[in-house]
Amino acid sequence: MSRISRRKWLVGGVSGVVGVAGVAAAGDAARRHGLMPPDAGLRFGTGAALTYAAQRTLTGESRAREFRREQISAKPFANPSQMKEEAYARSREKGFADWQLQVEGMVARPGAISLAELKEIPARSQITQLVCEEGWSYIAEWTGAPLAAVLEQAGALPDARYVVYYSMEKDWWDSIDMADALHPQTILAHGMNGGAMPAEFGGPLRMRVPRQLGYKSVKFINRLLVTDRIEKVGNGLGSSGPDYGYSWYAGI
Ligand SMILES: Nc1nc2c(c(=O)[nH]1)N[C@H]1C(S)=C(S)[C@@H](COP(=O)(O)O)O[C@H]1N2
Ligand SMILES: [Mo]
Repeated sequence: MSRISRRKWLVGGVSGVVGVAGVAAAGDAARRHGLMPPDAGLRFGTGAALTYAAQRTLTGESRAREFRREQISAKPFANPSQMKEEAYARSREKGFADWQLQVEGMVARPGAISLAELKEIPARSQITQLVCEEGWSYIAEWTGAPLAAVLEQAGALPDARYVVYYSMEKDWWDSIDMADALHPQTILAHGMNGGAMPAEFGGPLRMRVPRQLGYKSVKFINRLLVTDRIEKVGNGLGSSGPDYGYSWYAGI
């Protein structure tokens, strides 16, 4: 589905299901409980707000489904990205030995973590499904450092509310709330299907957020920003997605 048609579909779907008064009341309740997604002010935001508030309230710590080894897709589907940054090509030539993850914002110990250091963090391996909003999916095993462990190492402050993550690829950034950031299945993946993370799949480092749609699993991650004020970051909407009709919250 194209970005435009998806947006029309979202707006149409929401207004078809929920009455205007009901939406307003639910919106007030969500706001009181701090469950408003950053893009709630947009046209399609009301539906996303209801989904986000309902999921956070009802499913809490639930896990994304994990699969058996024999269910791993024979051919994982790489959604080709337009990764044209020169810095990326240079790092790739060095086998990504110089790749760094900058960690900044509301952390006691800001700074850069090398890929080698990330690999020293006890890794989690999980067989999960990547689900693209365009309708395809595949199952693979991802291995990486739990984001919670990286945040703990950096000393994330207790008032932090969001983790923003940036790709080396232009215009790709996104964020998740602390419920997803600290969730055990949210990992900074450096391995896939038993090997290093291939470049097509976002190597050397990609976010994997299996409780949300594929577009939240941003590739080529080189920077984290921990914050309590998402409206001050970038376009203020929590991700680059809303500019193209993608909602910030994409829970599945
Ligand atoms: N940097 C970057 N990350 C990205 C994308 C991209 O184009 N660039 N595409 C997203 C989308 S829309 C999906 S569905 C998944 C696709 O992941 P895959 O290549 O492993 O199938 O990556 C996400 N992460
Ligand atoms: Mo996607």
